[in-house]
Amino acid sequence: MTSSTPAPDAPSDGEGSPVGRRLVLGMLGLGAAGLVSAPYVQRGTESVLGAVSGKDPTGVTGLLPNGGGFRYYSVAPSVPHRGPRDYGLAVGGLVDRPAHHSLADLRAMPQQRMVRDVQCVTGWRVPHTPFEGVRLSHVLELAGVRPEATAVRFTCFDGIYSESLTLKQALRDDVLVALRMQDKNIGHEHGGPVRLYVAPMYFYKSAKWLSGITLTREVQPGYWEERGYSVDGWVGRSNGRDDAPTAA
Ligand SMILES: Nc1nc2c(c(=O)[nH]1)N[C@H]1C(S)=C(S)[C@@H](COP(=O)(O)O)O[C@H]1N2
Ligand SMILES: [Mo]
Repeated sequence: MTSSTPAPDAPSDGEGSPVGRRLVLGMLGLGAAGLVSAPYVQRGTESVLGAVSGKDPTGVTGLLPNGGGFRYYSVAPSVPHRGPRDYGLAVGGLVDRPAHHSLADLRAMPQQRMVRDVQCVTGWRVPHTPFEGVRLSHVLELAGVRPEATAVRFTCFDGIYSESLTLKQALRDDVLVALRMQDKNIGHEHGGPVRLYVAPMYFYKSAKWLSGITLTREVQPGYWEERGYSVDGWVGRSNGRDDAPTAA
């Protein structure tokens, strides 16, 4: 945790699980090429997924037609479709004002657009991808985060996936409750109607089919984090961050 710490803004909230921490530090030592093929990562995730075909360990189930380089990922075999009539985002846990936002509610909130590179931890990358939605910090402000909360847990209506951020990470300007991707409403395959978008981190942080935001006392590792990935999923220089580390 000295010279190979992932990012200048990471150490102060570096409460990733011990396993995740070790894994990322190990991958940093391998450099960018090592990250793509790190056997440690592949073994860990493949043994979990078992039946996944191909080289990709994080649950790739196919290339999206017209996806512009995106791969379709879902750890759930099937995911219900939700739209304007039945979509809801519950905000709860350590907040003063628990809320349930409909799609219309979210669309009526201030929208933020940003264009960054999407980077999966397994190596594929889609440059200059516009995302648009409500800043997570805005949603959290509406809810009134209690002082004892230090982390945010995200859950999904696929019933399986989850993600986590420290509160400090969650309050960054470049973390969105995203409604649009590639200048279109987010389609079902990409986690629509609403997904999380954590621009400065690997794409596993960007939970698809977002349905719950819960403020917690401590970080609760998400789906991939329980399987060896870091809570602190900062992307390196490849995402165009000028404050990024050189190795990852
Ligand atoms: N609910 C859910 N969100 C998820 C995943 C998943 O399996 N389920 N996979 C993650 C991973 S590893 C990646 S790379 C991206 C892929 O997003 P895409 O399917 O839109 O390309 O979603 C992330 N969010
Ligand atoms: Mo991924």
